[in-house]
Amino acid sequence: MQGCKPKGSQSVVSGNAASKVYVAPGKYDEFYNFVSGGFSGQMSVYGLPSGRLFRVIPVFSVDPEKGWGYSEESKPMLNTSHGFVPWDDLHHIALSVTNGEHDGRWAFGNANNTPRIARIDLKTFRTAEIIEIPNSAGNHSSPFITENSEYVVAGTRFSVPIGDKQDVPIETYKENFKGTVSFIGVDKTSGKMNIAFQILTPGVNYDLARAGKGKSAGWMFFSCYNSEKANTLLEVNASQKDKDFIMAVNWKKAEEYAKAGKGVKKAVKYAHNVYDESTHTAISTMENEVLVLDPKDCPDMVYYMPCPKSPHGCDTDPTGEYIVGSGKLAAVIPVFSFTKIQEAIAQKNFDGDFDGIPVLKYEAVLHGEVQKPGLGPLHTEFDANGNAYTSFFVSSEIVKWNIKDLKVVDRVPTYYSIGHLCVPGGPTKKPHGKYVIAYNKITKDRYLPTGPELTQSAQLYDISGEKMKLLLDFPTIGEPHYAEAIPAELIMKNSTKIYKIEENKNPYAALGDNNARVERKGNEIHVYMTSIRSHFTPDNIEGVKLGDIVYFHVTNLEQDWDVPHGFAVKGANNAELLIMPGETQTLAWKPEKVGIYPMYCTDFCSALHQEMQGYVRVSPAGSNVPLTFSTGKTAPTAPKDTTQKK
Ligand code: RUQ
Ligand code: CUA
Repeated sequence: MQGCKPKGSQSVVSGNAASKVYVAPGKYDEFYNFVSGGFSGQMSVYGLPSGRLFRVIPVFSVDPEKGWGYSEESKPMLNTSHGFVPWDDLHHIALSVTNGEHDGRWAFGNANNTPRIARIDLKTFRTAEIIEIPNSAGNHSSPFITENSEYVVAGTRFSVPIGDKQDVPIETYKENFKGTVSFIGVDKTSGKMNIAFQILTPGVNYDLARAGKGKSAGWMFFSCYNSEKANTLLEVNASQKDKDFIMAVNWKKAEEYAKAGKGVKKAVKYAHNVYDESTHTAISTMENEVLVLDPKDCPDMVYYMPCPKSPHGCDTDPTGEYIVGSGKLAAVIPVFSFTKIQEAIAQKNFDGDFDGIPVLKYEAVLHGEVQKPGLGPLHTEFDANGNAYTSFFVSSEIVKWNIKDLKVVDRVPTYYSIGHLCVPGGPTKKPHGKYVIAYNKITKDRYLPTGPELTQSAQLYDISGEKMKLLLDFPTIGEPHYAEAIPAELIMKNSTKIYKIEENKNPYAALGDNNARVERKGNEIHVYMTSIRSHFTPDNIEGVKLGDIVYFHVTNLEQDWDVPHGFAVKGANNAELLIMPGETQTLAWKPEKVGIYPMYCTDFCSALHQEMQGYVRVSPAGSNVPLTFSTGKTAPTAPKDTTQKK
């Protein structure tokens, strides 16, 4: 599928657009926009309406700017059952909700490639936890959050062999490959995740999902494609049927089955990584069991609804009554009614079954179809006034339509080939509205050329009136997929400013200059170093020998907001450290040559930042240079000053 290019892209901006996105210097934006970074593996944070970039949050990928995945403390966050995996593909964001409304506590993101879900703490804008998902491959349909953040839910894109029998011919797909959807519990207070249960499903591809809300709160809806169960040339073979499915899961019922012991515990292996705020250290634990529910043993838990054709997005409206399926190859947008779904289930109004799972009659569950909406519908968001906004990849547009009467109200071009879109609060029970943001796949001629790859881009539209109005283009990092926007006031008041030094429980912390020291343990040298404007203690170290590994444990003693110190040493083949006030972070360094190695602070912290430096002397293996360290106070030879004498 290729996008067509709308004409007249310059002329569509109306006169007062600039004033609507202008946030004067020193003023704040109204919304935070959390944007997935796609193949960058990160999440980025923009202000709306300005489109200004505030932060890139490292999640699944190492980030040398912040030492993420390079410091000894953060490395365990990227541990998996496959070992250290320093990259992933982050597609979707889910902000935590209470009673279906944003509560500003956490953001969740998926790793598409090596299935994982991360939880980002919105007090610190840091990844606090990463849980790997077993029995999954291509964690695309993830993470989608239930009405009170009871679960973040994850469906597998690729079906794969589940269980012990892994070494099977690919052409035995139909008999040996299965899907799963996982319900990951979220602790109400701490946010800590655990895999509550998985549901074993037919071997198709699960693409996206949404939780029900309001009347449909106990349900979860997943779009599925490849109901043909093709395993090769999916472009053709997975587009044979006229309709694929939306899978409706009664998760309240699944919860009951899990409690009643209907599940089977399966042996698996997955990593669960938690960042401890008091030790400033991540711990990775390998788990080895997961509870699996089989719909065969759990009646009335899973249903399929036919959905035209190769559905991608699957979205529930603010009331929870309507479920919108967006078939990439469909000529209409089907809208399903939750009430009708319940009636059809009660009356067993089925159209046979799919692998033993009842298929509800299309006409019986359909609220109606949006006719001639556009080409290549992907995703739908909602405002608070009963309107839906659907992105169209092929026809490069956003189409606004009315949920009740299914009439198209307005359409605007996007530049170009929109994927996801976002209305602030769009997936919640109370959308904040105001804007819709398009996340485009192609920018072509929109920006100054930068070689073969152009910047990725978002576009901001005003939706406060009847007609949508383009206001702004702004570049984004990675490839943005889903994004959410939330009022700034829900987050900024809780923002962490420093880590309290007296609460620092890192075993390698040096809580004060006079605790700074250097110790040898075999071939390990542990440098307990402090940093405060504008010096390191110690700043000179001698007695390191080839073959040693030096651990620089740097504690930032500052207790002021926005005063990180950095740390880097010449020749280190990892990255810098960036240490927040009150925090301790560790850089491991194995010098490979004899010599003098400068080290310095990388973050311009003070007028004397350039003075914030030191040296490490590395001697040959077997040398008898004693291990010494010094600071200004203990400097062995202070030069005599003769010029000042009177
Ligand atoms: S996807 S562009 Cu990976 Cu969410 Cu639809
Ligand atoms: Cu500390 Cu620059």
